[in-house]
Order: sequence, then structure tokens, then C-alpha cells
Amino acid sequence: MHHHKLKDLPHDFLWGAASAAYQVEGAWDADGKGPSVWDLFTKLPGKTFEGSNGDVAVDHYHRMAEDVALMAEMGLKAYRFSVSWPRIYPTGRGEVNEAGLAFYEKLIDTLLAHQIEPVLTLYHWDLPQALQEEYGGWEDRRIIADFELYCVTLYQRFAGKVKYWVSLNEQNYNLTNAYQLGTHPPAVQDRKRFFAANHIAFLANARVIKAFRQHVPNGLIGPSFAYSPAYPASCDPKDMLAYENAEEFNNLWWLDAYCFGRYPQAALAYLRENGEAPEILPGDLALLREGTPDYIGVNYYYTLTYTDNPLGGQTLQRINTTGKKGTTPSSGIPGLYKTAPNPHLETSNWDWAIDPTGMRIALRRLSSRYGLPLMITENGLGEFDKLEAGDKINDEYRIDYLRSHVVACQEALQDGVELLGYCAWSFTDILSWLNGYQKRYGFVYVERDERGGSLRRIKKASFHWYSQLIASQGKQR
Ligand code: BGP
Repeated sequence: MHHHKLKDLPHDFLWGAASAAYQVEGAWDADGKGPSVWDLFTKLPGKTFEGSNGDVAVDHYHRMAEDVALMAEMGLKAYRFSVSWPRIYPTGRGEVNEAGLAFYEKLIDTLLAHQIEPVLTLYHWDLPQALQEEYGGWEDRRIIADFELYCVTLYQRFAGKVKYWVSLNEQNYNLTNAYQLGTHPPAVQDRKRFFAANHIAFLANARVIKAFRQHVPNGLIGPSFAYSPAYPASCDPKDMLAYENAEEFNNLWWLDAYCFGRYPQAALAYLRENGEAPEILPGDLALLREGTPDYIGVNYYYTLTYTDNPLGGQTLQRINTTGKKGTTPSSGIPGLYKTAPNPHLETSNWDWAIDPTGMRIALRRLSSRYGLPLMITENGLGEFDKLEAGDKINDEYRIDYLRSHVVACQEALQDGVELLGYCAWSFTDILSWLNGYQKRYGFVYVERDERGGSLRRIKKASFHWYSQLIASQGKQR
């Protein structure tokens, strides 16, 4: 559908930006914080780009006031951040660490003082190391009760102050890396264990949503899903089938479980036949149906295009973590699908397809299948930025990316999607999990590289652009 004129965005639209604890805070062992799985994993040789880690990150823990002042100056309406579980429970459960709660309380109060709506993510991958060691983290059902205790602690403390909550961030992406690709801790490559851990994460997600209803009756909660909508490489029925397979295995497997409390049929049948299906105990699916979300958080970066992949064909491959364009191989599951380049789309230096129409498609697919409000909880462009004379960063390419995606949001609204907000990834530059500090996303440049730096904050061109966009309610693009 082509539109003559775009509708105005609603007045309470949440123009935001996002971050995650491990990627910004630093202060990895300050004030009683326990180690997370990432604190240990990043120290193992060869796991991250040039051995980068979040020990210091961009030191947000100590520069919170300065960072929020920049958000206020920009006119930001919402800030999405995550709470680090091992700051609250250093060993995963037991005694609560008051200093950890106090840090987030100060952050929330500072945001509210500037009329910035906090969007609180309960889990953005930094599992307490103690729980990984004690029972294997997400592979053991004991995590459900421990996660619930941690979440309820936050509900009780912040119910009156925080309205928007995210349960699990990108369970799909994180666990695929952790249990299939072996690129996130605990670095396992075993599909049976992957589907088992993933099922337990669904149960934990549903349990904390259920508990949320009692503790935060006026709030809204949902998971943030890393949605890369699938496209077929051609109208060859073989490619169409590959696309159906990919959408079902890579997207609906999570979305249907979250929103309908069931697994998609063809994928489940395939996994059962292969002995890889998760064990579903009596009561599991009922719990999923009792813990469905109020809205879906959408982390959108790119679409993926799929083609037929015969048995014995292409296997799963790792992503580009160097920024050397054109180095990402095709990746797939033999017998189901494999990725193919999309000749209609430009890519970033990390080979991510730039596809604003894909975001509109994503929003429409989700809205019409699940009938829930949506929130873009992440969207942005990771690129090399250059600090030029006079403290200038001319990130026009990022402005272009964001502008086209904001237009896609407006088009989706026109298509009838209920969209609560748009959180760009990220506010300041941050540590990219596997790509170090050179893959930058922020509106605010942070002067540091893999080895360190002054940590000075410098506004990029995109900072001024986004500020003006917000002030004009999306009109001045
Ligand atoms: C998402 C994560 C974010 C962020 C972003 C960019 O998967 O939720 O934490 O890292 O992707 O990814 P990357 O840093 O790999 O470029």
C-alpha cells in the first residue's frame, strides 16, 4: 500500500533509546555485585572481538547522572535499560543486595525527574554465574523459582514508578548463540539441549508475567523478541517452503509459545521425529497460556532471505564480528532452509540487510497474528564512526537508517498496528557483545576502544537529528 499522507503519531508515543546493563554499566564488581556468566566468558581467550569485555564498558554506573542529563537535553521520552540480576542477588538468590537496588532506584528517579518514562528489562543475558555453576542455568527448572524471586523483588520495589517492563530480552537470539552456535555462554553446541533450555525459559517467562499481574496491576509487560522476518529468495515453491520453514523455526517457535501458549505444528513434528523436541510436562502449556504478554517488544535490525537447502547441505554458521563487509557465509539447517543474499537490499559493514519495509512487514505480521500492541524495543545501525576535528561525528548513514525506519513505523500505524513506542538502539555507544567497541550504535559517542579511553561523551549529528524529530512529533524527519 502506498499512502499519500502519513498519519500523525499519537501524542503519548514513546520516543526512546535503549541499552543493556552489561553493555553500558561497567563497575562489574562494585557495591556487592556478583559475577555474571558474561564476566567470566569474555575473559576466555578468543570469545569476543579483541578480547573486549564489560568490566568498565562506558562506565554508566558512575556516569548515570551525566547520561540522563544528555537524554533530558535531547528530549527523550523513554529510556529502556536492563537490571543486572547479579547486582540484586549476587549469587542468584538468597540475600538481596540493597546497593544494587539503590543504583536502579536512583536511575529511575532521575529519569522520572526529567519526565523520561523508564522501560525496565528484567533479563538481558547477564545470568548470575553462581546459577550456571550450581545447576546449569537455563537447563534446569530450578531457575524458574529463582528468576521469579528476583523479578518479584523488582516488582515490589518499582511497581509505583515503572509502568513498562520487558521480561526476557531476545531469548531466541541469546539461547541460539548459547546452545547452538556456542558463541554466548555457556558455549554449548547441542540442539536437544537448546530446545530443552529454551522451553524452560518460556516457563520462566510465563511465571514472571503471571506474578506481574499481582504486583504491578497497572503495568504492561512483554518479552522483547529479535524478529528477523523471513523472505523467500524466489517464488519457486521450494524457496517458499524454505521460507515457511524458517519463519516457523526461527520466529513462530517463540512468538506462538509466548502469545498462544503452544508450539507451531510442523516444527514440533519435525523435532519429535528427530528426537530434539523439548520435554513438555503436564501443566507446562497451561502455564504458558496463563502468562501471555500485554504487548510484544520488537527488536528489529534486518530481514533474512531463505532458499531451499537439501539434506546434507549448508549448516549453521557464525555471524560476522569483524565489520569486514561480505564475509558472512550462508547459514542454515540441512533439509529445512539456508540464507541467501537479497539482491534488492544494501547491507551494513557487518552484512546486515538494511530494510525499513521489512520493519513494516514485521509489525504487520505480529499485529495481525497476535492482536497485541507492539513496541519497537530496539532498532539501529551499528557502524564504524569517525571522531573528527572539533569533536564532530557526522553519522549521516545512521540518520538515514533511523529516518527510514521511523517512516516504516508511521506506515505501520497507518496499516492499523498499535505501536506504543520506538526505542532506538542505543543511547550512548556501548560494548557490542561479540564485536567490541568499534561497532557503534549510539547518538552519543563515547571515546574509548577495545583497550580503553577517556570515556568522554560527545554528541553525534544523529543526536541533534533525533532531538528535532522528537520535538516535532515525528514530523521533521
Ligand atoms: C541485540 C541485543 C543488543 C545489541 C544489539 C546489536 O541482539 O539485544 O544487546 O547488542 O542486538 O547487536 P550487536 O551488538 O551484535 O551489533
